[in-house]
Amino acid sequence: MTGVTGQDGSYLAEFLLEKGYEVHGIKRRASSFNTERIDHIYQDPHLDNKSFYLHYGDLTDTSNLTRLLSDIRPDEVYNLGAQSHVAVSFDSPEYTADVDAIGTLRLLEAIRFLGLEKKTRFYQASTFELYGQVKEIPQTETTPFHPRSPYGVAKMYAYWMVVNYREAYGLHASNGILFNHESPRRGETFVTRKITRALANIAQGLDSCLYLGNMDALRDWGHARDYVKMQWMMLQQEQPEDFVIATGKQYSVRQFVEHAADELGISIEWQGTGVDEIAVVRAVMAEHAPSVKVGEVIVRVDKKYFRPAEVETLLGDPSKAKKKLGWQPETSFEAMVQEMVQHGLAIAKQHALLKSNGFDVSMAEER
Ligand code: NDP
Ligand code: GDR
Repeated sequence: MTGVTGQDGSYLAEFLLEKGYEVHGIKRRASSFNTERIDHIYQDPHLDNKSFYLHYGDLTDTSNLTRLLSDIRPDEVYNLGAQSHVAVSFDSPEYTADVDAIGTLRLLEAIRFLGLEKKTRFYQASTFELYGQVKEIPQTETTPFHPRSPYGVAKMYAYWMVVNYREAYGLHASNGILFNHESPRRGETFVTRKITRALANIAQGLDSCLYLGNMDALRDWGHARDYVKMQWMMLQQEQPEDFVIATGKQYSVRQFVEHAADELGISIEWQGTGVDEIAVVRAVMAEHAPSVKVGEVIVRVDKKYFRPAEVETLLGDPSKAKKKLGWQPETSFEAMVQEMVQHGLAIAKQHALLKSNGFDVSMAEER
């Protein structure tokens, strides 16, 4: 599995270990620890009967990927690794293409080169970003693509390579066209985690205002735990196929903020429009948000978070996945927001305690 240290990789590794799999994850070398999401499933390398292995590797390194595949000879490969931030892909388009597009080709080609086409099944983490400027609502497996970011374009190359290796070499390779999926393990710079973390910090007096970009963007948000199950289900089919994985329900960034604030006992009122839009506190339950005052502005818009090209509206139709694989998302939008806010609050409370005892708590800037 590539991307084992990421949100999905951590949930998928847990899921596969529970199923009795031997799991090999590729992690990047970093100057500080980057295994926080998988530390709880880490196994001491000195143990006998290990089932979870970590290997250093990188999607930009052909020889490394080929050697690992040759040593492990896996039954299933899950390619979850990516430069996965859409806004960052505008700043680093070439790197994004190298990892997300050519990285996928490197893995597919290694499977072919090693003669593993009949043994190894391949899952590709494709994305709704392929649809970009949407041509129909809701989006299905047959909706035409029109990506709107270097990330989307790179993922589109990977998508078609997967289809091509399936058709040309008979590889059991499938694309999961996944809509946004979130969790307490979501990267801190994606909007849902940014919102839940910042509002929890504001509630605890660690921060005063949350700055966001496009409040009108509409997304189909599900829970990562539900979506990794579907990734595994796709590889258990007899024939490889591509599937849309989504909830079929849509919310705006603004609505996400409202739900998260509600969960913290903060009722907000929107004032102004466009870049002047703000959220003002209308009422607050002091026991949940002791530092927040009525009339305070806790959300503002900052132009720097707008993207050069935006995907405004996304709504997936997961009918094929439901019908063919019997998949159902189990976590509701409300339950997911609640889980993320409560996680953010638990951390904010720890930080507030540290701060009140004289320790400095740094708040990194977020995109
Ligand atoms: P994350 O950003 O949380 O994780 C990305 C993973 O890729 C991390 O493990 C990261 O390692 C690794 N990675 C980054 N660059 C490289 C590289 N050069 N070589 C090897 N590994 C690398 O993403 P998610 O878990 O949320 O998403 C998983 C996959 O699904 C991604 O491919 C993403 O593009 C795709 N996707 C995600 C959606 C979502 O809503 N979450 C929706 C649709 C698709 P490190 O920890 O060292 O940074
Ligand atoms: P997205 O996720 O671009 O959909 O890609 P993100 O959470 O970054 O943005 C969702 C929407 O919120 C708007 N937005 C903001 N986004 C961020 N990050 N920060 C802000 O301050 C902010 N304000 C508003 C964005 O403009 C956007 O419309 C994610 C990634 O996981 C991809 O890897 C994956 O392919 C897709 O989901 C499916």
